[in-house]
Amino acid sequence: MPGSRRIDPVTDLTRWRLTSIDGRRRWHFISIDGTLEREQNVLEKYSLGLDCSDEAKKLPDAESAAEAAINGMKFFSLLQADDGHWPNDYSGPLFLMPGLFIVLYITKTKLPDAFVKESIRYLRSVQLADGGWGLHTEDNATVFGTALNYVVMRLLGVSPEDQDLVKARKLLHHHGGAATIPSWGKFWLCILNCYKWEGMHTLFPELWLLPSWLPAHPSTLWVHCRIVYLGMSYLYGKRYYAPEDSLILSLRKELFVEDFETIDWPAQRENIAKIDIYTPHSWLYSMVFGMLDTYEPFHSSWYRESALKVCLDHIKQDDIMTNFISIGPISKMINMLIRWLEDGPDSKAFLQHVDRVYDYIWMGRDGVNMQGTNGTQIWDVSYAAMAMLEAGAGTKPEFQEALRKAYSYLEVSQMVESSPKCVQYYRQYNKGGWPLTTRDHGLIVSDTTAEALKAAMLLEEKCPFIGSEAKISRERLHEAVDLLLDMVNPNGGYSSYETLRGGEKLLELLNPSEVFGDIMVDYTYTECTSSVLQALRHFVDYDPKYRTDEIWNVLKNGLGYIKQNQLPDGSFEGSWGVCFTYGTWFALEAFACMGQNYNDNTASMQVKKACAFLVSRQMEDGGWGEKFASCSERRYVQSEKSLVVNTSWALLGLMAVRYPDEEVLSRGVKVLLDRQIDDGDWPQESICGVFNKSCAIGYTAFKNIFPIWALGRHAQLYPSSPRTFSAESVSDKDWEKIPHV
Ligand code: LAN
Repeated sequence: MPGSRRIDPVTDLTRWRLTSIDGRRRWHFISIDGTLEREQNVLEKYSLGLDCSDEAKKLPDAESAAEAAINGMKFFSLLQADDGHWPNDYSGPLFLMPGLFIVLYITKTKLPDAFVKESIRYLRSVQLADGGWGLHTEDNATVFGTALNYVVMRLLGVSPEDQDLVKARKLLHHHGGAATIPSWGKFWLCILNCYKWEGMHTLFPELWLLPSWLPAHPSTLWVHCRIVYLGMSYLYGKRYYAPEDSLILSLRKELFVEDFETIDWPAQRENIAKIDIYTPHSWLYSMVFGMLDTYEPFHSSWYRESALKVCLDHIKQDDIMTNFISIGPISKMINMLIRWLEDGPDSKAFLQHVDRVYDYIWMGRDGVNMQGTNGTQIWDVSYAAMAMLEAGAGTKPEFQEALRKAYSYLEVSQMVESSPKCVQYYRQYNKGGWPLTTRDHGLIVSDTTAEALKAAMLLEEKCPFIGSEAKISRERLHEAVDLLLDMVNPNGGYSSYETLRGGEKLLELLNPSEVFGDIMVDYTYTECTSSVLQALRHFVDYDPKYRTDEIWNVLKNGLGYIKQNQLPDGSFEGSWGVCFTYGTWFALEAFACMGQNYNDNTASMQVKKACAFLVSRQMEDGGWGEKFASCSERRYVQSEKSLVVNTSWALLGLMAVRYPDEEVLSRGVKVLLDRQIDDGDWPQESICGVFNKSCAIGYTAFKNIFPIWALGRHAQLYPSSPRTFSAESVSDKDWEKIPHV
């Protein structure tokens, strides 16, 4: 991801190597006395921002969408790892490195020096001009981002006199100092012994002892929320503080405007900087936590101990089920600290945690950062395969190897068995599904399962060169279908990891995070539902004898659910990509797979309205572009410049339903052609992913995958269309490019 400032590398970039085994990516730095066993490959050079023009050569100019797609695929195939996936940077959130480095500091776990230096470089590169850090790389400064990343810099050895830190401290103090940090920040500072637990609302571990039918029982929460708060509650219950040392004592002076010893801690529970708040505490929250905070000083220690035992058991089980990766980066580090505390620094559990830290670390163009997850392997592989197939790669020998490898990655990553303890630990069973990342991670998602299933079927159908010995058995595909049929919600829609279990409206009123929106339950999403519909609709043709009636039922209800999500302007809001272009693309694919095209008699007004929405947002140059603010403000906010990813999504949506105005499409295609780089790559533009409404996250491979896909689809629909421009959209510069007869 582009940082806000360029900082020169602080290590010898030519000594970094990446390995990837069954999707498990790991960066290594070969020290000066170590031997470089092999040359750096193009993927490594590209990821590090080094020159790779020896491998990624200038390609002949593309004169048509088909040619541009081929150039795009030639380039993109160079970035595929041997295990078949496309390793890439998945950064953006700026609240992950603090967890990593606070836990490494407390547990005295050292990262190699090169990683430390490059982490400092990364943090400097994403520091804002005013000295602060935001919640994510495209955010303004917040106390959460600034205080915690300041702490990281200090833990990594940067002096408080460093000019960047002087600036950061000034900004932090201007906003009231670290006392005003939101609750997740209060949590990390407590752990580090730079805040007091009395400064937080209770995390009430006893919740885990309550009967599971109660509305706010942990089992009803979104799995990410559940697991993060599980570990937080445990450490809260233990009132864990890192042992004081001189650095901690110094941080207590640096971070606060007031004297640490005199702070009125209970008064800090509601003291949250205004610039940080996305979801203010509701009346219900204040009422419930008012009561719980009153109970806290009188809690029964026996009851608390029993609750902590249950929590620890769930934490251990999370470690087992995810092979110590945990569900995400926050709980990963919390669990690791807890296993260090409870099992000891030499325990197998703790050492396995240490080993898995690297699964989250990426060395990118701006240095080392902690990733949003241990990758996006399945998501990228499935989309890349489908994009390439639609661009005709299946019939081109030069791309067979890439497709074969992609298929093999899908094969090794499907979950072949469920833990027998899924129910006991409130997990969705996972046999037959695909996780977002690797089989080791283990947590399946409805839409990653659906996209992987669809990609696997298409690869089988279109790539006869994939030998039968390598194939995923029919039985395993049936298991994927079974899982999807089981995951449907009563409203016909699909959630992400599990079915919707809780009362969304009520629980969201209890959102304690302040900085995120919609984190409490696993909502139903247009995107997840559309992916499942597309996969199941394809499956009915692929295998017309398997559970067909049930599938049709799900398809019908699913489309009904999606229809309800259309907004008055015709758009659909996206929850995982930026934003209305993303959501509308998914909705249109769902209509299309159900046979509702623009000009068909069966097409509903809704298809036309969705297309009209997209067309109304086409920019002067023919492209589309949405700012991240669309997600947080929940209204369409156009970017200054059109963007290749948004343009591709809009084109894919329109073409999916066969939008008839060719002119609209060719103007969009022209943007993709013009923006393509000589070697077939596209530029990395603004961030295109989101979660929980407020946090941006970058999908680096999207800038390659989606243009290839849109161009491929266009080339198929309009095979003879050369690089044409309409008179109105042609600038003077363009006229020079058009061959004049
Ligand atoms: C992701 C990334 C992928 C994403 C899609 C598959 C795109 C989506 O369609 C379903 C939800 C899912 C799997 C998803 C859920 C939330 C994640 C895991 C993330 C956005 C990546 C990072 C984020 C996670 C919650 C970050 C940790 C932060 C917390 C607030 C706990």
